[in-house]
Amino acid sequence: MKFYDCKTAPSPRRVRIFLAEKGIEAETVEVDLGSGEQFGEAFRKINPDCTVPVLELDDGVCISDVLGICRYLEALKPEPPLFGRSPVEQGLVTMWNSKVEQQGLMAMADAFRNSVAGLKGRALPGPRSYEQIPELAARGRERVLAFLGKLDDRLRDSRWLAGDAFSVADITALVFVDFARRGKLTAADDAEGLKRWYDEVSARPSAQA
Ligand SMILES: N[C@@H](CCC(=O)N[C@@H](CS)C(=O)NCC(=O)O)C(=O)O
Repeated sequence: MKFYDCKTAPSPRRVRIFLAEKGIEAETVEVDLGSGEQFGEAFRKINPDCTVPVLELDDGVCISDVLGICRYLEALKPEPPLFGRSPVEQGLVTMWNSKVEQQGLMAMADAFRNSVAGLKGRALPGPRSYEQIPELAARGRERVLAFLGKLDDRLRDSRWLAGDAFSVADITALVFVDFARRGKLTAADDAEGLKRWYDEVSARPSAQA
């Protein structure tokens, strides 16, 4: 099993944390996104979408999507469960994970990729070039702040995002909150629910991954 990673990018960090929580070790290959290694012929054979993370299995099958990789790892090693145990837990974990991806991470990606000078013509990942749209960056920042407030509301009532147990939804949310902090977007000072959760989740050893 070979894990194609990039230490500075948020998406592969989700998998690194997941691997750490499961106690699974994988051979890691660092892909230099800054120099455009993802567009080279060798990497395109691994993932024609030119993105990381990718998990290459021993038989050559490549899973090139965070959630696909995490589901594979969960099936391979069910303990500790990170996608919920009971039917209702599984539903809530998937729901919260989707909310964080769609309302948090995607909004932050819009804010970041449509504003950073080094990403001109690279507003979306992948082999095709897309121009930046400054209005999308502004809307992304607004959506990130709104979603941080929504997370705070939820975490005032619930220890973990999907309920009583730590799950993949908490991993996705941690990566989102840290990505937003890098972009200087943080929750309001009185966001006590989010702060309590953030302190707890970032104290787990896996958060260093
Ligand atoms: N659908 C993919 C998207 C992953 C993704 O967007 N990865 C970014 C890094 S966070 C990437 O590889 N970007 C390459 C680029 O910007 O050229 C997933 O969720 O795994």
